[in-house]
Amino acid sequence: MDPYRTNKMTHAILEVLSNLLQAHVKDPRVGFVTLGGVKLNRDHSVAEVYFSVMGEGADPAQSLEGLKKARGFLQARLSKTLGMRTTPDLRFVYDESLVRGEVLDGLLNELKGKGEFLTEAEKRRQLCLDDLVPPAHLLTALRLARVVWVVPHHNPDPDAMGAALALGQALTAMGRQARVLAYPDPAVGLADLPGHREVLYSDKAPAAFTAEEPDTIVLVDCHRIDRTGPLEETLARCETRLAIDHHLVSGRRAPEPGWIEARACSTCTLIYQVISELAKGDLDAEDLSSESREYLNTEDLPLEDEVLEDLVPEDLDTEDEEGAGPEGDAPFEMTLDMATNLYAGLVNDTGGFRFDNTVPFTFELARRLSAMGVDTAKVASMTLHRYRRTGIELMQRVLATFQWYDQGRILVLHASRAMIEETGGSMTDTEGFVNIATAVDGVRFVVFLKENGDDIWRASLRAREGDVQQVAAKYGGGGHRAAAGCTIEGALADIIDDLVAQLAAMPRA
Ligand SMILES: [Mn+2]
Repeated sequence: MDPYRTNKMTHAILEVLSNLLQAHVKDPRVGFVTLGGVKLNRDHSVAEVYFSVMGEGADPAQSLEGLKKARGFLQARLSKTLGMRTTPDLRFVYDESLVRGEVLDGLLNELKGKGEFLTEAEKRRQLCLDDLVPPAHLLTALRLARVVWVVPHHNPDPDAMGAALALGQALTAMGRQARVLAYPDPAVGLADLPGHREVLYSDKAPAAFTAEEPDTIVLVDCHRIDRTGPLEETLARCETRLAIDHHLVSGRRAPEPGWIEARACSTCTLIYQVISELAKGDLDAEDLSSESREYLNTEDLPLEDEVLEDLVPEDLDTEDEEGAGPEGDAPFEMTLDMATNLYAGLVNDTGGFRFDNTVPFTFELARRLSAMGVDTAKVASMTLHRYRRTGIELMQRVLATFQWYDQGRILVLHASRAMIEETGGSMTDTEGFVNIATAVDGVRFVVFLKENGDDIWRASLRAREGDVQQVAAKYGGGGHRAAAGCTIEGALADIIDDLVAQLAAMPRA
């Protein structure tokens, strides 16, 4: 089957099943289930549905029983929703590692014949930049795209914006009609990134969507459209959506298909690998088939039809409605602008190479980008530790809210809408405040609450040791072990009590 069609179908099945589980399956055993991916066999008769279980009391065996019981219902609803004559036979497969990216880890270790006794940190230190390989289906989907929107998450940081701009520039270099989306009132520094002048702001997106009709959406630094705030509704109108992200998958809603690799220190690291692959250009269809055949002949392998079919996608040389042109994509060079945007993401997401996600391959990427001519000092001063005057005035007020709990191990701070009004600043000015709190001696957890609306607070959680992603996930949020976020409704004092109680109860290493 055509990889583009398989990709679309995989995505559709994952989305429908996730929604069905959430809305219609009341079995408590299924309550812990998160669907991580779907794999179709060649003729689409069987779909392996990978799931993991999260939360206290989660039991994979119990959850599998629950899923098996719901299978008939799910199968019927799936066929109805997708309007398919026959639906693939659903098989549920427990695979915690799918969510955590450990499948690849395991394979790599096997290939290297070592690593079984290494800790996570040691494994990450051994990883090379080029061990991070973009999945073929992602590259194919990007090549098949004609009108593409590249979209960072709401309230983008330099990693999200740098990733979006660099990928947009690469797709433009490939001759695609690419647009980079952004949100009004960008954080200080972002607007100076190369190419930011041409972004499409979210308030103009609905009209632009109608005019341009993007055929593909690529989310960067997030993996679900509900992280795009005001853009969610518009983006939902495009059914081919991809995600390139380094955040852990959490929550019940399925991620968009694409590349989610939590071992990467920044999304820009992943985008660098994607652009490097795209920049090689694409062999044309004729060449691919003749090369595969030649290879098979010289190697004296059995020329079974099945083997050939595997190597040569069936509709490669048939008519070509929306696929790559017959001549394929020409190679292109990664430009200094792309490299500068990628470096901005890399230097920011590692906190200027200070956070514990800084490993050898981080420096390898920094070395390559720097060798391309990126002005590293300029990018750092442009995007790291840069404040507007209103930002400093806001900081004075936020610093005054510091409250210590659990004998100084938990530090809570907040920024209210009143403070924003008094200073004439904006919430984007609070970017980086949480890092000040995290730097306080003896602090294990930081909770930074930002008022989003009446009794609605956005919580940024930080951990020097421990896993705040678990806590964020309980509120439907996500992130990494050391940094996560979620939105919570309620009175400020109640939210603080709740979060402090959960953090204080976390076992210590
Ligand atoms: Mn990031």
